[in-house]
Amino acid sequence: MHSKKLAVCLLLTAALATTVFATACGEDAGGGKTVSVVLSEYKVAPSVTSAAAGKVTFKVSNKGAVAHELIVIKTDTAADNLPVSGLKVAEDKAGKVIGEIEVAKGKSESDTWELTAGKYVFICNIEGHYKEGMHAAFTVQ
Ligand SMILES: [Cu+2]
Repeated sequence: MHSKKLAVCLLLTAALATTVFATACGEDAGGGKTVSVVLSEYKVAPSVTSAAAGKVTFKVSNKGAVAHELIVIKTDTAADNLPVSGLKVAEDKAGKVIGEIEVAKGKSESDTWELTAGKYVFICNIEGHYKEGMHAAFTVQ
């Protein structure tokens, strides 16, 4: 009888330990950071201006009345001084494009990209939007 009680106890302890361990692992596996970005006419508003290098998840909400997009470009050029061609930023000349998320009005989209240390610029490159002010600087340490 005594040994049976002990066995049940050990089993419960093991189950509890597994739960705690799994929870801790889950948090570690999440690892990266989340950056929320709000798009509107005509702003790109990130929740933070920097993040640690590694996987960064972008949660982008379009609170405007028209479609917008978030384009992440790695560049040393100032956010308001990117090369322009016509009504758009010349993305290929602006720097290295890391990723792009298109967001319909009133919607939210997300994506995760691996970012290395350096300077970045977030823009919306729908015709005319960059010139209207849809850009923000971002740093990865
Ligand atoms: Cu836009």
